[in-house]
Amino acid sequence: MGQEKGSPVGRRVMLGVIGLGAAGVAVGSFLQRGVDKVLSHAPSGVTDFIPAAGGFRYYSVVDSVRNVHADDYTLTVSGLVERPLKLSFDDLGRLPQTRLVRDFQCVTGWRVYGVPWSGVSLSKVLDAAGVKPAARAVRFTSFDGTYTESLTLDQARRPDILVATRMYDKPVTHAHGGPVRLYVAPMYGYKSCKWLGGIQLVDHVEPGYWENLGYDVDAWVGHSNGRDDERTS
Ligand SMILES: Nc1nc2c(c(=O)[nH]1)N[C@H]1C(S)=C(S)[C@@H](COP(=O)(O)O)O[C@H]1N2
Ligand SMILES: [Mo]
Repeated sequence: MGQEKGSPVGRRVMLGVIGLGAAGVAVGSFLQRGVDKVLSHAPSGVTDFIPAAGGFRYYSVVDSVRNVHADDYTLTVSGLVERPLKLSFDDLGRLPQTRLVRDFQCVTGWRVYGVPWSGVSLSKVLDAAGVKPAARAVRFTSFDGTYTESLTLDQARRPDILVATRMYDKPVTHAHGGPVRLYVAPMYGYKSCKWLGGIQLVDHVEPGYWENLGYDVDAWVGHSNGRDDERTS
């Protein structure tokens, strides 16, 4: 797993790799398919990797993200919908609320057990906008300006996917993607887009940020990214 000679590894990447300890991988090998690719989220040197209390690690693929207060927050729902929406934080609070207690698992191997999440089920947000028949998939954008994710429309209608406004029964902190993030309970953490800014109904699944770097689009925990044996045993 040695670093490839001459590969451009900046200080931030090296800090990330040091932080990853045994799971650290060389940048040069990251894009190879296989086990290495699931050991790190640090292909380009822009992922912050900060071990945090409670077992979560904070991830961001950009250097800094605008801190948005709940009062200034807008979620845009657009694309193949009958009623394009701009929802404030309070608008989300007026939709029916759902609370789920589920494990949070990153594809790199860390897992946090029994995390309470609450917010509006994504399917309720889709119903509020009215999905047009031509829509087949949902695309999510982050107000970090870079991160994207997608789900098929069928996946998006599952009851265990939330537009989450609370985590551990408190407002979602900025570091964890507040004021509003996506929470996709049945899939690896990378589906759970932080700093959620937009939801677009589209006619096909467009691979998201990590998926363009080799991770599975259908990121079912225990059934994807080639590590089922290690994860389920
Ligand atoms: N906008 C954005 N969302 C993101 C990420 C990111 O880097 N940027 N990282 C993803 C990954 S890989 C994981 S495991 C979780 C981590 O959530 P946390 O930072 O709250 O622990 O967020 C996901 N959502
Ligand atoms: Mo992750």
